[in-house]
Amino acid sequence: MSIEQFSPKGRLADTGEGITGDELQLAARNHGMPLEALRYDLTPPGLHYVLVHYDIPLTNAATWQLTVDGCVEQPLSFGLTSLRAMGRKTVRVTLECAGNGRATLHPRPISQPWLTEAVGTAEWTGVPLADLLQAAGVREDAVDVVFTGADHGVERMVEQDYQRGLTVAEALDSGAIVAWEMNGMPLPPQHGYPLRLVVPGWYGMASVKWLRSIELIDHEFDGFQNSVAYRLRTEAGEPGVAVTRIEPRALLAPPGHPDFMSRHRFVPSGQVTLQGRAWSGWAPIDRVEISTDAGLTWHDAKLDATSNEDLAWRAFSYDWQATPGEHVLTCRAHDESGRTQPIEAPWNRGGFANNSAQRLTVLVT
Ligand SMILES: Nc1nc2c(c(=O)[nH]1)N[C@H]1C(S)=C(S)[C@@H](COP(=O)(O)O)O[C@H]1N2
Ligand SMILES: [Mo]
Repeated sequence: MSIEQFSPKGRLADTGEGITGDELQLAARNHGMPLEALRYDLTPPGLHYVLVHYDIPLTNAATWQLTVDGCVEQPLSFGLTSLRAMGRKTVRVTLECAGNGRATLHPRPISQPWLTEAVGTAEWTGVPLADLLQAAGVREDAVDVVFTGADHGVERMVEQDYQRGLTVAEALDSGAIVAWEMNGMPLPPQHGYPLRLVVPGWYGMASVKWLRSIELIDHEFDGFQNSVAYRLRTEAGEPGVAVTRIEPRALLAPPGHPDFMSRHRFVPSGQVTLQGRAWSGWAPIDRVEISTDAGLTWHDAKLDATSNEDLAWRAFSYDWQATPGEHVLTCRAHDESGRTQPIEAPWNRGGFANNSAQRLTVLVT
């Protein structure tokens, strides 16, 4: 072990440097959603992406305690049974890791090397966070709300519990849920059993798993995951801009069939219905464009009818007359706030929010 590995700064891959052992180790623990699972409205259990910074803690639902304290009128403490008595709501949420797309950046930030598959959509059931905060009574001096998980580790030489903060307004208005069910079943261990926060529209880092504490504080939260890790920076050491909501993205379920090793794809010629999903954490999706000639010409895809309140992904399709030869398929999403996907998103040191348009090369046979 060298202290270099535990540098307080993130590292960028050298020119031409392949995926490192550290990145492989992360990729083998934190799996993505196979893109063919874009065909499901709700991602089936086990196919939803997973991202865990430290270890998955061994937890016990029977003795689990969630505390709500700090700048509140009445500190509260719940077991699972008393928490369930506070109410029950189900929300359909598309979660995406802020690092999705990182491995395609140049230079490549060394971290979890996602391509485009760090996404999934689930129905989360639990009690609205706003109801819990109102039950405790938010005091006037409360500024931020700090969520702490039961997992513990070291990151860039800082030992910590996994913690994230939201402002009081974000905590009350984001539609966040303290959830104990995923798709109608108790949370799987890797998704936060027995309790997690789910913040609709926000990149995944805000949705703290294995949630054990909600603390209201009278100043801006400056914990590692808010003030050091999830920032858009081009230079190490600059304060950067906080990573918050999910930028729009459209992904095609890869058509045809793949080669085992390379995953190059073969598509029989004729009419092919291209299908995919698009989402944004800022506003509902109102348009998806598809190109089958590497972005030379674009066509509007057909959008499925949807009730998009919770910003879950929206299905789209496009009928393509596939002619023999190699084709580069690409697509881009637009949302009601006017945000869209760039062909190439701006680079940043952490490799966050890279929503560059997907490119999928297929050989039509
Ligand atoms: N306690 C805790 N919560 C966490 C994390 C973590 O490592 N520990 N990872 C975060 C990140 S970076 C993401 S992208 C999402 C992933 O949620 P999922 O694994 O359920 O898809 O959980 C978030 N919540
Ligand atoms: Mo993430």
